[in-house]
Amino acid sequence: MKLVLAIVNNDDSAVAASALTSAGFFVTRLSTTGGFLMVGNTTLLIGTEDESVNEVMEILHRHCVTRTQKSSPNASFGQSLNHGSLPKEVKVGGATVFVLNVEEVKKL
Ligand code: 2BA
Repeated sequence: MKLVLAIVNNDDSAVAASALTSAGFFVTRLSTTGGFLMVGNTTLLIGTEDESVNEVMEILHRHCVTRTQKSSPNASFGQSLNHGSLPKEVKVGGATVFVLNVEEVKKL
């Protein structure tokens, strides 16, 4: 069993989660924040069998778009830490995906 942890753009998260759910996957959405831009993104947790990981990747690839994102002047925490050093635009996404081995899953 694997845990797929996918960090995606907020704008893609609903459609990606919906496509995963429609394909029979169990999905949890977490509201997260990127440490570099200090803007919100979404982390999807998908627990699945080893042989289904490729299907998860394909669905994410289909629905998560690469964007050029401006560093926000409102990202006050990040900017105050890095003031003057943030690039004006960075390429973000489609999805940053980690695949972790899962020892055991229990629903109690
Ligand atoms: P952020 O940390 O806000 O990063 C947004 C984008 O800024 C990144 O896009 C990348 O293009 C750039 N970036 C991030 N850190 C950088 C650095 N130290 N130096 C130069 N450029 C940097 P993505 O790579 O597509 O990442 C999108 C989001 O995925 C990230 O948002 C972060 O929340 C997450 N992420 C990406 N790689 C990660 C990793 N290795 N570990 C944990 N989270 C990661």
